[in-house]
Amino acid sequence: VDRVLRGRIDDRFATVRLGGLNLDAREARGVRRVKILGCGSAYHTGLIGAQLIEELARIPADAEPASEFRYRNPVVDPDTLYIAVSQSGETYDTLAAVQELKRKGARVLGVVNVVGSAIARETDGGVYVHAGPEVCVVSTKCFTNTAVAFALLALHLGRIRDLSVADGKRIIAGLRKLPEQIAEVLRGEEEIEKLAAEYANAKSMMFVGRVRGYPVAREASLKLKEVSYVHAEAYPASELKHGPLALIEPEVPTVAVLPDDDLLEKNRATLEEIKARSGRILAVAHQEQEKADHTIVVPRNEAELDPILMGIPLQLLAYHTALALGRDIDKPRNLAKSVTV
Ligand code: F1P
Repeated sequence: VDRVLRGRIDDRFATVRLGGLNLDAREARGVRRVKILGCGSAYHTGLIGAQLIEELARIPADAEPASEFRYRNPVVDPDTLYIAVSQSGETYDTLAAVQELKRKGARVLGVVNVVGSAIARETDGGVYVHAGPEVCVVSTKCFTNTAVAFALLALHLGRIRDLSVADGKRIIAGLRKLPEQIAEVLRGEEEIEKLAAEYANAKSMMFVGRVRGYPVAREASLKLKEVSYVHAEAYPASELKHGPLALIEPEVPTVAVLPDDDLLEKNRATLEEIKARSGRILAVAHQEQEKADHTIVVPRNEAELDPILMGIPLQLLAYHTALALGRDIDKPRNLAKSVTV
């Protein structure tokens, strides 16, 4: 469990391949929009995937919880490529969304971990992320691997559309650096353990991030809820001033995910707004944040890959918070391995 929760991507990372995609060049060129569906952590990787596809393939893309999509009689568009994401491949809401799409004649790919699972069988093709079994209930290493799979898929779509050949080399070099950088993040575990002990008694935790930081903030907040049962909320950082700032007080610390140097001024303003309300701040960034009470410093890679690296210390934060609070992290309450109803 210890190993699994560390979200480690070891040499299996190299086995994420696009061989089963079943999408030829002509079809790929015809894609006008990408819509990604999944639940929980799978939805969050979908948010990362949508950003990567917009950035690297310049195709408009978005993600939506499958559990919502399936109930709203969605308009199905033949030029949209639908992608269902699932660790277990058995999540009923995601499967139902796939079936609804297929009924309406859509082409649906899967990004799935468990080989031969229901969603893998139901989709027209896709990518196995080969993260190995998620021994515990929560998705951790699968989250990381799925984000890597989306980086490769985005590059592939971009390359077919002749957009990102130069970007491709840069991103592939970045992906190759990831295992060593992840090992570096994991070497900081002791520090994260101390931070977890310090923040474990929070009344509630806020998680904020902008653009690439936002899916990470959402996922970190979900991980904390799932294993430690600490109440947590996640917002896009710029949404704070549209209401949620009212919640900030010393007992409600904020975890700020700050990948982007080009948003430095904006990020600084967010931290100031929180400080003005006496909120404590734990930042995850590439350099020490002077306005934060603590910073977890994460190594630099290609900016597009930041969500992959920045998720990992926050998985560890959830893990150590759960331990500090005496939770049974092997069997989090009310959490099924796959939600099949
Ligand atoms: C989706 C999911 C997980 C969550 C829990 C319940 O699972 O929401 O993200 O951690 O296990 O199910 P999956 O479709 O990715 O298997």
